Amino acid sequence: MSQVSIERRDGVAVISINNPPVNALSQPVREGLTRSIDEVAADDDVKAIVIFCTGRTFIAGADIREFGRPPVPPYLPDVVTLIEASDKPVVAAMHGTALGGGLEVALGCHYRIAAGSASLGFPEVNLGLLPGASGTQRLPRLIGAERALDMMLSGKPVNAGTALDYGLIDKICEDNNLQDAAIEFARSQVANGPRRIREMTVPDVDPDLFEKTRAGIARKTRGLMSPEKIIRCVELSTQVGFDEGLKAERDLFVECKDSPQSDGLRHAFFAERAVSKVPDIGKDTAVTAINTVAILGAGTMGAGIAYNCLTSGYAVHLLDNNAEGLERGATTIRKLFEGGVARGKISEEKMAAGIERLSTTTDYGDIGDADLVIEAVFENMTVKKEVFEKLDSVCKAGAILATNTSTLDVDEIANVTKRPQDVIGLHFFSPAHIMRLLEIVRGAATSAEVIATSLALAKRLRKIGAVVGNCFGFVGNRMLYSYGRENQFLLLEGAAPEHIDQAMFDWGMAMGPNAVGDLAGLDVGYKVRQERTDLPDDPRFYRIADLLVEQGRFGQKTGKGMYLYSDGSRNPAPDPEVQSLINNESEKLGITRRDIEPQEIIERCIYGLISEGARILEDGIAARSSDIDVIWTNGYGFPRHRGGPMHFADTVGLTAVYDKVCEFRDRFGAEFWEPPALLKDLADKNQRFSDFDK
Ligand code: T1G
Repeated sequence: MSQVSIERRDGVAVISINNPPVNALSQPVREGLTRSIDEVAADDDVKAIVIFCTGRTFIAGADIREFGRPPVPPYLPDVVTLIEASDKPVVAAMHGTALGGGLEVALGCHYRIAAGSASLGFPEVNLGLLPGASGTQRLPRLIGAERALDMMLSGKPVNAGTALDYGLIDKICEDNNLQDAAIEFARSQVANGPRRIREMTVPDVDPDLFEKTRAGIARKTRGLMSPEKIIRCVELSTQVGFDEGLKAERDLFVECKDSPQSDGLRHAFFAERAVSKVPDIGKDTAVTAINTVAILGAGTMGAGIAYNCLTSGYAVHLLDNNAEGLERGATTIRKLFEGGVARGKISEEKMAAGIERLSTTTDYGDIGDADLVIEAVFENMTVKKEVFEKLDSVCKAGAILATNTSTLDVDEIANVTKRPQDVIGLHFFSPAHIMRLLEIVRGAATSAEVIATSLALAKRLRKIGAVVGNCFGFVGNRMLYSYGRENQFLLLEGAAPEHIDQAMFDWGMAMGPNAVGDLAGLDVGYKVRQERTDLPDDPRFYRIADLLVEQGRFGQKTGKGMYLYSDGSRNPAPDPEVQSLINNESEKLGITRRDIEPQEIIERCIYGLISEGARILEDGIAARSSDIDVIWTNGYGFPRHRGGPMHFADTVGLTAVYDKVCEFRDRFGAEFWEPPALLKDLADKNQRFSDFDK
């Protein structure tokens, strides 16, 4: 059945698109649109045209899956041009999310009507692209250059009310009356005829707008190529004719589409949709209803998790066995609400309702009715076991018992209860109300229902839930150990902390490993290492980090760590004291210090990640290499435009990665650099990690 059909309604032709789930502009849809426009243009009984979509949304863009393949006609810019050229008024009837190429189709139409709940936007920048079907030339002509830039550079949709204010749409109608309202509106425009945006000029352009915009986005779009190209296109829309601007837009679009950056961002888009599909957890697995969540531990993590739950509509019991700690936790939560109101993220009403749903207690007896318990106490196995024994005795049957441990053995914790099937790891990242990642750690006994319920929880908390297996550090922190190890070794071999951090920052990491250590607190990692009995017997292993902690240098929270933070500032300053400590340790360990190039720093840190990622796949701790990418781009500041460590390895080529790892093995020893069998196997077959995922 064709994905595009025509229905004639008293002189108005309704062209309907039906391509679930989001009516993407796939080749068959473009072909169907072209054929339909040609057909109704030639039909004298048709006086006006409506473009409408069935299902949950108007066109949500071009079909992103097609971008990795050679383009097939009809090309979208030509479809939009054909629509605009119609002599009969064409009305776009939009509901759901009219995005990207979908909004460009609407801009090719002569009039636009939207359901009250619709949202309209150009999210291409999130995919390393720009609106490549005339959006950069038509939008500024219709709503002005400044608003057009804002929509295209933020990638954020606007709601129907704002779209009407902007003049982006002509009318808003009831959600359940869109098609009829659009037909009536189209009929009312027959007398006026077509109104073509290409014939308009961009209104009132501030001559300094483009330079101001470039300066304003420089920090936020560091290392990204498409934002500048978006600005350039809109600038051209104010300087040259429509068709010349269109030509330039197409050239710049193709440059973006064929770039590794867009490839990485498109990979991230699909990886984040695939991660919620857990191979052995069927779509029909029962999900337990969660209304009340008990959170144990009112520290920074506990308070952040509580705030996240409260703003997602859950009732929360916050428990801490220290009354002052509890008070501090409740105050932190209130401050988070006030901050949310101040930034316009939440309303006063939502704050009041949220705080209303919060109860605090020091008594385990008060949390027996919770549907879910999230333990966020001190990262110590003995303490956690005591807590879970208590929970086992007070919580109702069927309650989910979750631990927020970031490294410890979930099975060992579960086995102190009589209900290990109800125990799971829910590893939030700090700050818990901001970081989008939730690492969901399944234990050996965790039931499918508990896993499915945790995935549903993640969605409701507006997080990306990634289900992983149980081992030390799960996926994220297990890989972080290899990354951090190389950082520590490089310090001893001759690279200054600030040089390592600059190399990783310039490569795209949100922060260098030493600045991250100071932010998270060096004492956190130290305590975890103290608990471990399986650390390598190598005197260099986290030597510097251990020494700094033993000197009370925990990082930002103590005003000094690897760096100095004078007067409570968060700006790291190199500390000569630390450098001489490092130099002394190199000498004690008989290490001759040398100049180390940024390329070596990057390769050792990133290939360390990739190798550990390959071992994680071998161990079945992650189901897909793309899951690992989701975890690192959403939890560890890995540059999204590189797609994630495993995707990055695929772009380099696994043979080249394997050869480099072998070189490091020969230079630095097999203990840390023996290539994983999976890496060798895929390299030998000239395959990619993405082939492993298939
Ligand atoms: N192309 C192909 N598949 C798409 C798609 C698209 N544009 N959008 C969604 N999907 C798939 C998605 O992979 C998932 O598949 C299913 O649809 C449901 O999506 C020329 C260059 C619309 C807000 O960037 O932001 O137009 O996992 O789980 O949470 O200028 O999807 O079920 O197999 O995300 O309700 C611009 C991308 C493209 C919008 C719905 N458009 N999509 O969110 O569902 S570039 C976008 C979204 C472009 C032109 C340019 C969201 C959504 P599966 P979902 P959702």
